Amino acid sequence: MRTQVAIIGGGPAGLLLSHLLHLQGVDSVVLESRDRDYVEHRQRAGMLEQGTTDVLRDSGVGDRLDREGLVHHGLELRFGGAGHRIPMTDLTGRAVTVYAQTEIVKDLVARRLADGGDVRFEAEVVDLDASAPSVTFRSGGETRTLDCDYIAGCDGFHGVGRTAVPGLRTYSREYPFAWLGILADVPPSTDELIYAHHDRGFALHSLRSPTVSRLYLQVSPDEDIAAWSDARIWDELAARFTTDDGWTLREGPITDRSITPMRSFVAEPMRHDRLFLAGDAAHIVPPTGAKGLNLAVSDVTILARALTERYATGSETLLDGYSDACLRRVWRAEHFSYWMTTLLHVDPAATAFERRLQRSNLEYVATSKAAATSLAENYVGLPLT
Ligand code: RFL
Ligand code: PHB
Repeated sequence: MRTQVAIIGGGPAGLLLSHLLHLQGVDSVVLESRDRDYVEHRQRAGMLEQGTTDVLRDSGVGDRLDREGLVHHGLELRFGGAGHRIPMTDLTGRAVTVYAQTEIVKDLVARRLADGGDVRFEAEVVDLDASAPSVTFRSGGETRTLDCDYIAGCDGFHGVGRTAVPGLRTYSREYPFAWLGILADVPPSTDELIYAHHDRGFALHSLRSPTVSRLYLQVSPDEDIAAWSDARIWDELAARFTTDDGWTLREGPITDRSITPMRSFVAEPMRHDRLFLAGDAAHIVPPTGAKGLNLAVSDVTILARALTERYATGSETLLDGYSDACLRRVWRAEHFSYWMTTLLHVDPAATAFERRLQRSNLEYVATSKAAATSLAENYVGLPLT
């Protein structure tokens, strides 16, 4: 078997890369260890930067996004019993869109298959060679080798791609909390996202559609999900979102629940020989800044351009600059995600002094146009140049 670019992982990074390469006449094979149904229903991200929606739309996979995506021009910071709106579009001229990662993955899988793309599910990569490029994978009880010119490691945080980079430098931080996320069949109680800071912990009200809400609660990293009945989840959410003016949270049947640990992680460089890492394979952010999926999209957009240039002209200049170009965006998103996380969560080990500093910072962001603009500029994302 042979292709130009072997792509490990059929998450948003791998699927979008394969699609962008196809548009430029470059062949690829996507090898995904899980089955299609699993990949299309894994509940994750929901907030897309304008740069991300532009890439999807410009590459012809934005029709359903344009019909069903919910464009947001602001967000609410809620603390001390009151809401404070950050008018993102007024401050930056840009907007964000709520459209679930599950739907992006469905749109990309459908498009790759309609275009005759080679996307293999239940095909787990077990080995790779970054110098004489090839990947070895198991599928249907057989072990096969795929030869290629380049390998894209789009296989997420727990994948094999990163393990093939010798001398990798890694940077990481664990947080003393996790997120319990739910999906509920109930119309959202808000039009814009609410990021709430409360003495009981952080809570986030997001949404998926006019009839489906997505909510998150800060919990401890070793929390047992079995200890969270529906009633306990709704009571805790209501307590953390409470306001002095009697705002109420609508409740409904919970259809999905999971606990996600929070970490920051960066691996450098994002390239070794003919292997290029992209998305969660190379970096993780805590979800508070909504950056993970957006970084995966910007990485593969940069990689697709570099591979296109290589095949069109023979030049490796953009490929040589790939890691540095990505890491500049990555570190900005790392800082912002860390900052949003520490601004809004309750650290059980924080001193009284640190708690007062945190409250002062929240008040500053809520009342200073300069501070709010800084938050908004990072939240809507840097333009993809
Ligand atoms: P993925 O999605 O993890 O896909 C990697 C794929 O590789 C497969 N794989 C393998 N395939 C073949 N052989 C192997 N050996 C393999 N090993 C692994 C896996 O099965 C998988 O299908 O990585 P990718 O494509 O880089 O995409 C990254 C995003 O999924 C991630 O950054 C976001 O979901 C993060 N995230 C958010 N990002 C945002 O931009 N906005 C958000 O609002 C947002 N909210 C979130 C989030 C992540 C969350 N969780 C659960 C981590 C909210 C949550 C709760
Ligand atoms: C989501 O809708 O899942 C979501 C939105 C914003 C975040 C994280 C997750 O910061």
